[in-house]
Amino acid sequence: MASSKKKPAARAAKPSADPSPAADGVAGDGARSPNRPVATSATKQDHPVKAPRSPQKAAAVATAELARAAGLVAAEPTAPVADAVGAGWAQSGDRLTTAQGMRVDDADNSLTAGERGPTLLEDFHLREKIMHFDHERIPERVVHARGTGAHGVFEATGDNADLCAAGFLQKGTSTPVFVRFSTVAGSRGSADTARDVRGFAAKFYTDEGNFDLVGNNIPVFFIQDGLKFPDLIHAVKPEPDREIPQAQSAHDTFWDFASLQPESTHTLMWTMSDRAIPRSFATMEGFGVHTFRLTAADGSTSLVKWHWKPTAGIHGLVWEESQKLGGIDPDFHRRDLHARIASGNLPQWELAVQVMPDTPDQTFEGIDLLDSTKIVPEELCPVRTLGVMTLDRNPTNYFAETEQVAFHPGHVVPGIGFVDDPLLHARLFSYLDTQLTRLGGPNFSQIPINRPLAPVNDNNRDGFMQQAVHEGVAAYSPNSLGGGCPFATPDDTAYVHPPREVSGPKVKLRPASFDDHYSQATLFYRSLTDVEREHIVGAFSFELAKCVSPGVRQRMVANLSRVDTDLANQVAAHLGIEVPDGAVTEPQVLSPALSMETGAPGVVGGRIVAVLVDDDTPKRVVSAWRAAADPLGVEIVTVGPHLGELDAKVVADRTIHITDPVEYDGVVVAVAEPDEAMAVFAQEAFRHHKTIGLTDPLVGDGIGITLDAPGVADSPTAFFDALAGHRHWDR
Ligand code: HDE
Repeated sequence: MASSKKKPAARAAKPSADPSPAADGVAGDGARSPNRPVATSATKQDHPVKAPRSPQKAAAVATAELARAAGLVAAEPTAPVADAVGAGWAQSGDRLTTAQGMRVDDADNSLTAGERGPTLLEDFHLREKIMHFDHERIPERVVHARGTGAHGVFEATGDNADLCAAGFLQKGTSTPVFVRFSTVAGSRGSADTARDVRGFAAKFYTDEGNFDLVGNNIPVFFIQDGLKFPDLIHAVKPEPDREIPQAQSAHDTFWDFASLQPESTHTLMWTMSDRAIPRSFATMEGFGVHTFRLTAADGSTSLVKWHWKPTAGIHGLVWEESQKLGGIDPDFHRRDLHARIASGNLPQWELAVQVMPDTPDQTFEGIDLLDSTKIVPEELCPVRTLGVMTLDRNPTNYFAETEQVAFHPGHVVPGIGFVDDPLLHARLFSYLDTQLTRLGGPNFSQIPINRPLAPVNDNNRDGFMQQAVHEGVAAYSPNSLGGGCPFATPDDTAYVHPPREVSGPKVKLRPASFDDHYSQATLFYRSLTDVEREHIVGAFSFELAKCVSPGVRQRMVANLSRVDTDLANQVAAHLGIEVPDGAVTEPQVLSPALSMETGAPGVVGGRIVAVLVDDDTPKRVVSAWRAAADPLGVEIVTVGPHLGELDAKVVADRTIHITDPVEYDGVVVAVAEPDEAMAVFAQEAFRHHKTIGLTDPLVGDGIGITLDAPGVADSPTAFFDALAGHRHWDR
């Protein structure tokens, strides 16, 4: 881009002797004041290069026309066009310009008629800047508006060739990914920790095209048929008259719908569990929810359910923490994801599948694989690991990447296909359609974050915000003028829809195999630990008590009586209502894999511990805890009476006044005489079942936290061992 073109004379005559924006130490500030330089650009820009006129113009045109018509020669883009489509066209150079690339001489004052006079419409820079600003916001996602993303890499570690032909799943292949986590109900500015399903959408930039695995952190969904999705979302979103409440299901319209839609019962059990208030995105499982069909190179097919298994374990917040965090740090999960990646505690998941035979009835052990309100218990069909995904790079620009990324379950690659799940089929329509409104047209796949790494040659043309300068005339197929290019690939490198019989009349009817709405809800509830069940009782009681309609509460409790009598009784007792007798289908076998507590607790790297310090805390004590924490990847934050250095040289990172125990996974009391604020801090962490460290066990006596309680330790080694367990529910 740089050229040696001379500055125009007028610009050279400006009063600023040194055009560098940093000349007076006020870098980038282009204010016109006697002490500040005028903003001028030091980066020289190319001018459009005019093609020289050919002396034999007519002959040359004729030759070129013939060649063009024959599709032999692609027109060379002219210099400005080439620059515009090249890398680095957006906001390069160190000088302020207009959107047209013209240097701006004054960044602070509008053009006025006299110093105190009216602003003039002639000020094209003002109008262009305000016009752009007025349109900076794009419509937020109609669902999953609140989200956070990260780049990473997926590596296939398993011998997967027998299962799927997709290149990115072949052992040893590494594929770049971009993942976006989200809540569903809240708007873009809502709090991260609201009780909600979390979206877990991954885009694999494979050599064969982009594959999007657009899943959730809960393996089932509220509805069986996509036709009901707008109803579900209208019910859960803020009520339309007052637009409250934000980002929560604890209100009448949601429970009105849910209580009338018994197929949602199973998913409600999950959303009322601690799965819906994750500690971190890194501590969530992910699920593809629907069944998918995989095809191997030999043409054999299997039905699969996708799973993401986190190496950091599956951990939740406690409800009080989630509510407090909504105010104390609404960006808790976003901050956590960013910090884990920045500190090298990289979030990681195994990608796994449950593999089931592709039978004509698409059922497995009596479970209808087309019904997205059902799981297949891992005890019936174990998961098989295909590879590992590591998130290793934070986005550079939230809007460009995380906001503009566009996922679509229909973005698949050869080897991955669909089953006839009516929920999935509605999704296959919806995700393309929604981008037209959200990203302003059909060219969203040209936005950098959405561009495939695989070459694209789609014959698509034009449309809003077209970024490409397409060449040639034959944007159709078949053609001869383009030499027949691009042509279809009738071999196994292209996508083939596996042929399947379709029969039966067109009907608006649910199959009878979709009718059982309660047995898996019971299976889920019964498979959990006592603490997990208590939390579910608490969550239903909270949500339904927030509803003002007695009919809604009564109907929902009646549904719960079909899940578990004890659950319904406890919730009803909180609500002060009677429970009808519901027939419960007793599960034949339980599924411990459904519990968050039965699996490995996972790596502790990325967790964060507060050390309470004061003027008397010896520096060597804090150093010892830090030395033990560092190799584990645990972050230590010192919390003191004020910021900065304390009397004994310990530096306080945060003051007790601006932080709260809900922000930490564990707390170390390193003060001899905790004041009230510090005592309450430690006691709250203790009440939330977190690991507590006492540098002097006697201090614990004064605040009611004694070493004999589970998860209380007086040495760094014992503390970090206990931290691995995350929560100590047994105290
Ligand atoms: Fe979505 N969903 N969804 N969904 N969904 C969207 O697409 C939709 C469903 C999921 O980070 C939207 O680009 C319908 C199930 C995630 O950008 C929209 C139905 C599952 C994300 C849409 C469902 C999901 C979305 C909104 C029922 C788990 C966020 C903006 C038929 C398997 C992706 C957008 C991101 C987003 C429609 C049900 C997951 C409107 C119609 C089931 C993770 O297209």
